[in-house]
Amino acid sequence: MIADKFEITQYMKSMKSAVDFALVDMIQPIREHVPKSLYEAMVYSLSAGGKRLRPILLISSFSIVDEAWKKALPYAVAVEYIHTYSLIHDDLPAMDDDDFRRGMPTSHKVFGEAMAILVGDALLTEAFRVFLERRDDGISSDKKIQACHELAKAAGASGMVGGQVLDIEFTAKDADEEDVKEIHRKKTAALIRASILCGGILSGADEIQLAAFSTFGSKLGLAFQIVDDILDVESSFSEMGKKTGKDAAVGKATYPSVAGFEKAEAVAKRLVREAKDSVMVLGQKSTFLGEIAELCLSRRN
Ligand code: GRG
Repeated sequence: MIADKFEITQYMKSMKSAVDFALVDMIQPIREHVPKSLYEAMVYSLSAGGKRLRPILLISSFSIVDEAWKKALPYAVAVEYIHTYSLIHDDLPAMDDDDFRRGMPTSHKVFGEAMAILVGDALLTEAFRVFLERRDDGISSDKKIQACHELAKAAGASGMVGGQVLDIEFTAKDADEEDVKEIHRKKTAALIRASILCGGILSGADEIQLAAFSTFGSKLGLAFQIVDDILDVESSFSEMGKKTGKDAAVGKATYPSVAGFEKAEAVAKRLVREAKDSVMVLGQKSTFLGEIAELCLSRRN
């Protein structure tokens, strides 16, 4: 799949299609046991689009060590289930209270608040069902447990959920640059880092490769959220598919709000450069990881 003459846009497109299909395909086996209303609401959010960055990163790091990238798909799906749950819960009235996501009405707007909470709960739990399902893919149980442990840490109280708590708490009090970095590392970077790391672990990467994936993921994850902060000010509803300008309106602690725009842009650029440097140790095959990092920097949504 990852050919010598590599075309990054084409690669992202084809990986996104593979992930889009697998996301729904992997809840099919439980369909007959799930209430119809819940199933429909799960499919609604899973089919709503999105860049599929985290699953593509997982597949990409996996492919560096093992070219049989399709083996990585179920694990990539699990990561996107967790990401989708986080977006559904993030949009709830008790959280960011958003009406639109990816250009479509949010889950609670379509199915009601109780169902949106339950869809999120279901996706978070299904992620671990899919991740740990027995399958004959030649990946050892040890590697699966190790990767799953990284994913759980990144999604849980010391990762994404903890970051969301800090994010809420710092909306009501002053934050400095270090506070914002800590929020961003937990809320966003942890899951991005875990996605890349899981791909590496599952593929059988060695210690040097895993260290490179970990650094790349942490730096890219932080840069990704800084860019997100910038886009909330600079981008529009039609580009983002959701309401923009909300961070400033509610007094959220963001990188531009504590450090200014110029510095925010410079820091994001520096982080992407450092992320790219950190995977050079992986050789030629890592070039496309660098290209994905560049896409994250220049993205408009
Ligand atoms: C437990 C009630 C409860 C809520 C938790 C964990 C959580 C809600 C929210 C996490 C915060 C969060 C949504 C972080 C993600 C930040 C972010 C940049 C999201 C957008 O990711 P993209 O740009 O989105 O990859 P697409 O739409 O492309 O998938």
